[in-house]
Amino acid sequence: MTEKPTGNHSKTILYIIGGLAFMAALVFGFNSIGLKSMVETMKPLVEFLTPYMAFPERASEHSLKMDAMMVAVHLLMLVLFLGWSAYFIYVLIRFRESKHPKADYLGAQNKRFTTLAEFGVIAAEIVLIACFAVPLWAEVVVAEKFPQKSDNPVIVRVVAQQFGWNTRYQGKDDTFGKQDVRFISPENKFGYSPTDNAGNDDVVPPFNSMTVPTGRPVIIYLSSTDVIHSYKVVPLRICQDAIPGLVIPMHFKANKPGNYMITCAQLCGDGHAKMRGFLNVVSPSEFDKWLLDSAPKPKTTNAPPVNLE
Ligand SMILES: [Cu+2]
Repeated sequence: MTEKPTGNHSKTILYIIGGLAFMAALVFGFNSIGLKSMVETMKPLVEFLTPYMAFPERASEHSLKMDAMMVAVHLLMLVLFLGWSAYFIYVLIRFRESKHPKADYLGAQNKRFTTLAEFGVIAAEIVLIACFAVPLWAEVVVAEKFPQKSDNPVIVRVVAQQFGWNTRYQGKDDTFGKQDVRFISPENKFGYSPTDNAGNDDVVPPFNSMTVPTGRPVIIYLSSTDVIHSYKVVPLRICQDAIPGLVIPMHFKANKPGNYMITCAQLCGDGHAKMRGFLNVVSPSEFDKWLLDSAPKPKTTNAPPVNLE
């Protein structure tokens, strides 16, 4: 009767448990530091690498976090590239034909180094996903992280069409007019009810233009009238698909005034390349003035007075 090699099994199980505990401790450690302070620590490095990595300018609060993650991912890739390249060159020299004319069919027996290296890479990748990517993603999409009413957000409705962007702001009453799909027409892309007075003071900027203030959160409710488009402003590091039949919210806080291009990031038809708008980021006081100046003027009639006699 042969004995079962139980010793090896329990050793493997111990390694797995040890590995998992190590990863959990690593993730817990990094998460307790927090995304914000990790990004703050990396800030000088990100700024130093910005020209070398050709990062576009940063114009929103979360853009530094995204660039910090890009730097972290690229640093890991650099370490992997240098490490594996060095190992490759070492193997080429160490096992060259002149010293080893006959191939060894068993190959390397000691795999401790490569196994350790593999687990190191896995640990680094888990930290990147669990401590950078997921918390950053959560900040953007989780409902609790959306700006609340007390944060005084600017609310904008954006409807994409082939090929451009329609935008609409709440007027003085802080309420949009009622919408219904039955009212959608080439002149009424948002489908606003002509009989609902709440929409009378809504601000409708010219086609393909949008204005937001710095320092105040902006919530965009994004939709499309025809095909799938994607609202993308590179300096703000925002990109969201606009899907017909769905209204998708997104939020950001701009922190640098400027005129930034809104591009469509989904191939949406033959005019896709020309589908661009402009997002004007201005100071809060300039924004208030712009909103006031853009408000619809009370309707005046040019009809001649009716003679009632
Ligand atoms: Cu498009």
